[in-house]
Amino acid sequence: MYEPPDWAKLGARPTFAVVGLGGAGSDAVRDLVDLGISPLVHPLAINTDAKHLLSLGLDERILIGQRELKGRGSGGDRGGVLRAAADSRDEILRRLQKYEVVVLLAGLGGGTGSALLPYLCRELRRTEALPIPIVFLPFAIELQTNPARRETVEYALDELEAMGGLLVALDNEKLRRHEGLPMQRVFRFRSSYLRQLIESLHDMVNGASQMNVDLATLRNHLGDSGLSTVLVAEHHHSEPDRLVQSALKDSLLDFELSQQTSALIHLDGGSNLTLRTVDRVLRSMHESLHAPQRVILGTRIREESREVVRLTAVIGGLKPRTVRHTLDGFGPSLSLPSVR
Ligand SMILES: Nc1nc2c(ncn2[C@@H]2O[C@H](COP(=O)(O)OP(=O)(O)OP(=O)(O)O)[C@@H](O)[C@H]2O)c(=O)[nH]1
Ligand SMILES: [Mg+2]
Repeated sequence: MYEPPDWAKLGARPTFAVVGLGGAGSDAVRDLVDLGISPLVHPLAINTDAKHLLSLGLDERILIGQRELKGRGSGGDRGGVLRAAADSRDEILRRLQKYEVVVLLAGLGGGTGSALLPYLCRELRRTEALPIPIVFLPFAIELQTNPARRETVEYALDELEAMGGLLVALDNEKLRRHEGLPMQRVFRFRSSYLRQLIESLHDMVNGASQMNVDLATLRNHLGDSGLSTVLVAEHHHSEPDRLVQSALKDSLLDFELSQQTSALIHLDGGSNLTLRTVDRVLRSMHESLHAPQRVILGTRIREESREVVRLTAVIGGLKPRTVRHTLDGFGPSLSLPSVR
């Protein structure tokens, strides 16, 4: 029997949540709100530390593990956090699964964020919501001098990599390139980069366009690509090669490619975006990624973009144990991203 479509529902925009887990993750969400992240991205925080949750000034927050951890943080006790998460599982999922995409942020190395992030990713993958984990990696010195912290970071990365799908790792060690600058300014760079990354993903799957990439495209791409990550950059439309270089080199992300890469490349620019620019970006990405086996292209015109082209690339086929530069003692190799 023919059922008339519910157009309002079908045309509804995907909804995004950005969820801070533990201290560093929640601080990052508060910074995103302070920076004026799009109101289409709903902020919330989950922690075992009541004081920290109260200090954030966010409207929505969830305290877990009250009985066992007394609202005072986990002190690195992963088992305690996992028991707390299991106790609050239904309530957390009730609040999160109404969003189509759930971005989860955590600094790795402490008890709460490192345990909650893989746990919630796994639980959300059983629902309709698409989880996108974003982690901050501690400075190398914190890992070299603290084996327990290092073990915790390894645990969380192993769990996340084993799940496949998207994983974004922002490496604090890369910030050391700018260690002479005031700390506040350097961390603000990181927050601005994060904002750009989340808003780019949001806009990529939300806007109707000439060559559209939507949430279903992203899901299919991720399903076929093993472990994937996201790169973003903005640059003047007259220099497409610089745009690609900036996405690859100026990021705070660390990864290595396997032989089997794929790329979902989305460009948005002003009404003067030419086919030549799009073509140059594609060719340059193709070369830089050593001829990926599959490329999907999306483009969109935003009047407010004017002279600037924004590139969002979801790169699939990352090597396993790829996010290990800091852990393996590599120094900072990349520079800070350009920020709006
Ligand atoms: N506070 C903070 N930590 C960061 C940041 N970037 C990376 N980290 C690392 O994040 C890790 C986790 O720290 P927290 O977020 O304070 O820990 P937590 O998840 O609250 O866990 P517990 O307090 O042990 O329950 C540490 O190893 C930090 O080095 C940052 O900007 N702020
Ligand atoms: Mg904490």
